[in-house]
Amino acid sequence: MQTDVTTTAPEGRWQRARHAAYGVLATLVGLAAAHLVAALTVPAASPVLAVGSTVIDLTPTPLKEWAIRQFGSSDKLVLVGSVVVVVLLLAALAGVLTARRPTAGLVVVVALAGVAGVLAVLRPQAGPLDLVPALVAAVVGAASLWWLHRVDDRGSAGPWAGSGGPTRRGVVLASGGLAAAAVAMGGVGRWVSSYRLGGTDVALPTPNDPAPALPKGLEATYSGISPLQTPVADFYRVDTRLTLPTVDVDSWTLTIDGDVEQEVTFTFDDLTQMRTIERDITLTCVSNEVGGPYVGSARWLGVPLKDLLDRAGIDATRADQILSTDVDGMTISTPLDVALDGRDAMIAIGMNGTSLSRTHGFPARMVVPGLYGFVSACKWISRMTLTTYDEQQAYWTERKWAVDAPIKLSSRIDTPKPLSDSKAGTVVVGGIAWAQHVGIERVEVRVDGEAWRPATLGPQVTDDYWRQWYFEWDASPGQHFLACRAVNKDGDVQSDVRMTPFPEGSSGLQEISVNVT
Ligand SMILES: Nc1nc2c(c(=O)[nH]1)N[C@H]1C(S)=C(S)[C@@H](COP(=O)(O)O)O[C@H]1N2
Ligand SMILES: [Mo]
Repeated sequence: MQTDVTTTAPEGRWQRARHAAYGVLATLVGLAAAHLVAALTVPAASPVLAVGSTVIDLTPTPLKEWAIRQFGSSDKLVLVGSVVVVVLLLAALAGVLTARRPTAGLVVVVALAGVAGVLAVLRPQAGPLDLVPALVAAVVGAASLWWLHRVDDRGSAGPWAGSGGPTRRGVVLASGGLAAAAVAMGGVGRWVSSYRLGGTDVALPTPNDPAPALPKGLEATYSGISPLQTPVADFYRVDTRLTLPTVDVDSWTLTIDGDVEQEVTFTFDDLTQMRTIERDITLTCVSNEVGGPYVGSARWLGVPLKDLLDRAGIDATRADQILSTDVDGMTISTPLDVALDGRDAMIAIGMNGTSLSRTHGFPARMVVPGLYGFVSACKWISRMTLTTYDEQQAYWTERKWAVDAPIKLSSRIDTPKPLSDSKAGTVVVGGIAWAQHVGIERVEVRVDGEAWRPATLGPQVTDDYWRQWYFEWDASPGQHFLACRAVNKDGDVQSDVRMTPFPEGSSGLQEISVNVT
């Protein structure tokens, strides 16, 4: 029988593919082992999370903006997914290299783990223990790669030559065993993490200053309009995190330090024993595009920020900034004068009648009506440092976002949906409008570029809360354009000048196209 190139070439390719697969498999085993060790020690030190978080922090603002626009709340998944793809490509390369020059391939695997280790210890509030998961990844990954090649190469003349002949069965068993080990370690790691999370159902105090009962919202009559109060499960979530922090409410504390008369520290119990207020407040993210989803309204229970700051004494302070730090070292700045101008700024411990959910900042967060979340709403807060913008900069300030960022007057069409079909006749156009800390005076609707006509407003809750609205439109068949705009109680009209979210929030009018049949 004759062998020619057409039969040997695929054989070579098959061998390379096999070696590449060993690299990928060995890397996944190393990562799973490291993830398990991290779950047992410092979850954030897991190589996947350490590298992922660093990528998120280092992603240039325009790219992050683009990712949020393209992928919405999955932006982080996409950014981190891209990193995973790159890592696995390098892992495949390591696998191929190892077949020819064992040390070269192993060096790539150890280098990958080394990068993860360095990034893990560079995280804010990291300790030497944070290096351990990466070490585990290096040792387990390299050992797995070495073993796979040994099994594959047994008896051949390659650098991995050992005793006995090459056995396909051996390779399948070794690979299968390692894959099963990776899945098992990953699964146990997840289970350990969720077990360590514990519960969030802590007892909340009855508010000393409760909010009146909410009126009935327009959503009861006109379907498609956002409910007057956003259920916690539907409330938008924006933060830089890949995993949720594990906070034990009994050992959690909130410290006020910096330019104060005396540093004070509060336990969760201390907060529940102070005077509490309950307020209906609409939160908005600066990354919200015109017509976007990052706005939500809830009933917040908390301790007035001023009462807390008064305990520390800030009368003669030089500070112009509250620099909030969360339990993992993330920082958020808030202009001190705005926080203390009499608005209902608070450290919130409750949302819609329950304790904060883990996603929304359990056990405590800041809420300041009228400021975008990135300069006010620090979740998982653990420290407030009175300082100046000259002295210390917060996460987004370092990334050139605005320092004092009041929420812009805006409105949104919830129904009908863009590009949807409606039946000719009366079509209810409806949505929400917000002008936190000023209040909505009027909402207007424009059909096909004609004159602005007033919409009917839903019930007033507070000036810090959004206002629902609707407009009964006599729709004729064809394609139509619908736009809305809000007017606040100062008489300001929502700007029609298009601005991107960076650096101080989007502006412009939402205009949608709908089809009437
Ligand atoms: N610790 C921490 N707090 C944070 C953030 C964050 O990334 N980390 N993101 C802020 C931003 S940009 C916004 S808009 C609000 C969103 O709060 P929510 O996720 O509860 O809606 O939280 C703010 N608080
Ligand atoms: Mo935000």
